[in-house]
Amino acid sequence: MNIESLPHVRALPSNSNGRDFVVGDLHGCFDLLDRLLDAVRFDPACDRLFSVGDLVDRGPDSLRCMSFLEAPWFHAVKGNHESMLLEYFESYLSGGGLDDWAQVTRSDMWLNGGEWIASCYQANEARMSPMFDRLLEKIGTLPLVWVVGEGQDRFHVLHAELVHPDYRKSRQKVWLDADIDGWVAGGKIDALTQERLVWGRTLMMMLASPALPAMQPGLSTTYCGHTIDMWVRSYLSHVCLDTGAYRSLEEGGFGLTLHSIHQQRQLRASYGSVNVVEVRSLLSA
Ligand SMILES: [Mn+2]
Repeated sequence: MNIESLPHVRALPSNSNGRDFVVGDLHGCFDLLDRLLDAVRFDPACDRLFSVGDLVDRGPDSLRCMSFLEAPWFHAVKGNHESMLLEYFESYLSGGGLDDWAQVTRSDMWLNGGEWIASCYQANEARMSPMFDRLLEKIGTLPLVWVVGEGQDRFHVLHAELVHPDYRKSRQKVWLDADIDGWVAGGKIDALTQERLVWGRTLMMMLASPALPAMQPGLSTTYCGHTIDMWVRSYLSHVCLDTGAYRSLEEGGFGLTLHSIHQQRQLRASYGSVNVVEVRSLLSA
């Protein structure tokens, strides 16, 4: 499979038959998403669920979260945890074996919550399980950005941020819809931007401040994750939905957030409570 040939930025039309939802970083928290989808009576026949990536690692059920990739209503982008997984299995994906399993325990992927993959390793054949192989190939096909709908209805989904390489010098801190349209049409994305789309924390850590406007003129609402906070934060049209799903296994205040595009409301599920709660309405800006 030639992963490099697939486009990094892909477009989908608005959902004219059902509703759209976006979920924050899953990190293996399958049960929490299950509860949220029940709470909104998600209808797989017409509704769609977008994921900001980081389906795997750290939480209890990474493989089941990966298996959402086989559902036709599920649309994810690549997070940095998917990138680490693909990087580690690059030669395996192109037909190589896995003889040196001991090496996996020293990889970035393993050290960042990837121990779960041991349960998918078939030592007698020095291969991963067929299900893992199938889902890993799916991960290889994920884009970095989804562009959904047009005009007023348009929104984006990506893992980290659309911060512009010239953000220090220029008044324009982030890429705009017109730039992203160029990428959809096949325009090249510079290497630094590609890195930021998946790994960047400039906006949510360095630039984040109460003075930074929630919306950026010219940039449609862009749902992202990657940087945990107890609350959904909005800066320069980015809405960060990573509210620390896996951290709710041990701490209060965190959970998995599901955002409803049509209702502009958010629900949250956490391991500390059996209830799904409405967080607050947002995007008042
Ligand atoms: Mn991440």
